[in-house]
Amino acid sequence: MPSIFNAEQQAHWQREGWVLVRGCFDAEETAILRAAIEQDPQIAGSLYDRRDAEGRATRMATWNHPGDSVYGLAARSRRVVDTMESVLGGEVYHYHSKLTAKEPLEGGAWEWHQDYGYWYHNGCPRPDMGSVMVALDHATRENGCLQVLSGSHLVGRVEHGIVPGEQVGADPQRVAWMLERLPHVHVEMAPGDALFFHANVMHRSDANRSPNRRWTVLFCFNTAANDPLIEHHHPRYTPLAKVEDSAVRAAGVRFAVGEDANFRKTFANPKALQQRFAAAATAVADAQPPPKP
Ligand SMILES: O=C(O)CCC(=O)C(=O)O
Repeated sequence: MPSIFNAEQQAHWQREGWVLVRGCFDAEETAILRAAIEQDPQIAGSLYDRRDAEGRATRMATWNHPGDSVYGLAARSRRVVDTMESVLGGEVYHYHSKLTAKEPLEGGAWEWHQDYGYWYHNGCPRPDMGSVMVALDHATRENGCLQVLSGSHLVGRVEHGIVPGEQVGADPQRVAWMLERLPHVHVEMAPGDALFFHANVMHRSDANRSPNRRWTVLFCFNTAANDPLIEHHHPRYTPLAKVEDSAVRAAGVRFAVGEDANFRKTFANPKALQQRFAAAATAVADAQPPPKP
């Protein structure tokens, strides 16, 4: 099956680094996905909190392999995978998926970052990676929808460092410069909408200060040709078995089975990243200056 993007959407991806597909999952499929993610005991058992600078938490679950749960089938569905392969230029594999759940009046903010700001430190040589965020609830300005700097994928990777809270964020000076030049878009989504975005798109989200829940699930992909050079907490190249789009409805509310999904409680762990940043800085400081010509 070809990409679900039309010519205009493909051009938008090239130029802006992201595409919002309205109704990518229809109402019945979205209800199935929402019920499975709300009720799956493995998700409930692996939830953890990720805090922002004010101590507000986003509840998260992260899993490395899609498996046969219905949300794994959604990640493996042709509409998602064929489209990712088309825009990333070759075979992709499932790098991980995550639930980001912002509870009413509680859910925390995410600082400006590029996903490749983290994934670079996982040994992925190129930014040929991307994610699909599927809204399980309405995502609005009030409850903390995703915000993107449109076209920022063309800027390249920006340095990231530890920011207050339990997060890693992009160099604030670079972000300030990018805010002067690039459109700042609040991507409001209805349930079932899917936002496809490149790993170098600068993005953030506000805290949920509304009485409305904002849950989203993100499926993240790496290209097979970009197999990470180091072992880390997400998988190296693992072939992905695509399924037909009809698999989601056919499965119904199906949970993860056994250890297949490999749920994790460590995600872009700032402490580990901090050590890597420190090691990199030491290596630069210790490097001998090049001989004078
Ligand atoms: O869920 C959100 O609002 C942000 C998630 C995000 O930026 C990420 O997972 O990289």
